[in-house]
Amino acid sequence: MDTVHIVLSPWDLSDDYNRHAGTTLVSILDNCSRHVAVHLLYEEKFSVLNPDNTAANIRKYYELGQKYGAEILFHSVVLPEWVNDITRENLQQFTPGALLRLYIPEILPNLDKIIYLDCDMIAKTDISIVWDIPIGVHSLGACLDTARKSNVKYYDDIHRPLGINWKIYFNSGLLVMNLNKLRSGHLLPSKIMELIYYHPEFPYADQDALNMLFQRDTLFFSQRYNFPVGKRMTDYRLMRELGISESNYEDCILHFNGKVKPWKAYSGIVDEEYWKYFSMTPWGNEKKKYEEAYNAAQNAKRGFVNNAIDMIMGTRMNHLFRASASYFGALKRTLFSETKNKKTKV
Ligand SMILES: [Mn+2]
Repeated sequence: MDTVHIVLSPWDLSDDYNRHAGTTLVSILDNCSRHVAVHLLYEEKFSVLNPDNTAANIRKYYELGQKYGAEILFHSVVLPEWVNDITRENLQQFTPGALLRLYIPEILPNLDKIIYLDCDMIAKTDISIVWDIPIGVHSLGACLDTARKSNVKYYDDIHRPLGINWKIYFNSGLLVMNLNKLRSGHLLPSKIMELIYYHPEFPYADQDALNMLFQRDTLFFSQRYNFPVGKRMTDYRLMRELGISESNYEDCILHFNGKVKPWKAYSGIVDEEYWKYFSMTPWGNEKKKYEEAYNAAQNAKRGFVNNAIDMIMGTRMNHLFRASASYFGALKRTLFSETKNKKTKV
């Protein structure tokens, strides 16, 4: 039977963030009906600095693989030094670790196709359903980004001049990659890295660059496979459209794509999905260590008023808020000509 190839990018194998990769992973493995090969991307420099923690995390990944009969494979990637430039706000916000995925066609030369997932996602569905969707001649498979509706001003200011169409702007949290096509196109990683380098103003870094190059070469899946959840992210209108309910996310792949992650603060009952799968990981076994994080998140439960506003207004409120935020951002850029001296090589 066909093996499903999954790629995650924990980036630094020595740190505590691996527990989130583990959580995403266990949600995938626990719900998948097919044999899975898991490819974990990392940068060696961190492992060398902290070999003990690295070894402990690697043991936990193998433990997970053994439990589910999945293959666990590690692939090291070296990112260029400039990605660590702290003046590049867009890279700091999303962690350079996400950039490792741009190297996938290169580091997995023997594969035709992979599914990449962010480490803030929870698969509530059998991922082999997504694997089985034929992407045909497309380079990528992805889902529309809900936030695009609220970022129109952003896009007018930065994206439109670069040819990015916000109506088909995709979220890169879940990507199916047609590796043969991507290899023959020679755009990954070099062209994308070049775009990010010359466009520090890209609000979503490589996601913007990927949209710039691949929007019209992407197969769009149902948004249930990259469904935004978490504080101010849940799109209630889309939820109704797709027949999803807060008590039933069974056929979805959830994406905690806001700034508030379930392990940072409690934002609604959907957070329980994260904690449920977290407790099934080898990291979750170390209850004592993470109990504090869980309790902190629980204690940060928002007040009644906030919850009510979110429930009643849903994303309409959120979109209004975000649209005005991006409008003021654009205004600020115009007034202070922040982008005046930037290099414009594309
Ligand atoms: Mn994400």
